[in-house]
Amino acid sequence: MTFKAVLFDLDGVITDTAEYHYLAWKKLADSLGITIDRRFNEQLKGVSREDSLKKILAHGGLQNAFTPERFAGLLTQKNDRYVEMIQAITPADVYPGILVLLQSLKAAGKKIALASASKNGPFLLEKMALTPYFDAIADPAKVALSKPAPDIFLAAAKGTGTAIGECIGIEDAAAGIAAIKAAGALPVGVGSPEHLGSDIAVVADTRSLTLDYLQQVWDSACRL
Ligand code: B16
Ligand code: MG
Repeated sequence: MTFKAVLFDLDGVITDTAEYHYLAWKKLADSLGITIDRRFNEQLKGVSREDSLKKILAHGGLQNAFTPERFAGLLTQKNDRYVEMIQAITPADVYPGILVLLQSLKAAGKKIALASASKNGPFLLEKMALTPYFDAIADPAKVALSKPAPDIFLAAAKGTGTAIGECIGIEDAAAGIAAIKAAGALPVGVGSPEHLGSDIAVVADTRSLTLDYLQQVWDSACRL
């Protein structure tokens, strides 16, 4: 048996929007007198907008400081700033190797799905001219629980009509790897084993994400 579908995270796997999320959160945190840095930001990767704000407020000791209306207003502020930044994204912003990977997956008859926590995912795929490669885009607004819960990966697999056990999931965030494992797909990490765990296949650079590489990871996992 071989894998039939690949479920892609977006921010930090397909393009570098993780940096824009960080800059937008940092500006909001600064305005509230809360200091966050890139190290703290690792905890926000793959985490939903609402949960990210909760983590930032807790970090600054302000977890109970805002009414639900004001909390919603802060989310809007962050998202408006983020959306402003991503207007400039073009196909040139797709990480190296990703377009070739999508093309070779298609040529090999594999299904492709997006399993991003971002509500801006469909807009970003359009900006990068990648929408036609995707057989399914899971809607994060429709899943009950966000990463590290498995829901978004299960929805992505379902969207392609593939059993989750026949899927590979690709992620740059610890919360996302946990979600892939909980779903029952085979995880591949982008980043460092220090952040993602030494028990899974991890590449430092998206250039290494080739069809051959994914096949090798699949084959060695099946031999275990
Ligand atoms: P939005 P991914 C995640 O996307 C980001 O990593 C995370 O930083 C962000 O808070 C989350 O999407 C929600 O994004 O505010 O645009 O709805 O990594 O799951 O593709
Ligand atoms: Mg990500």
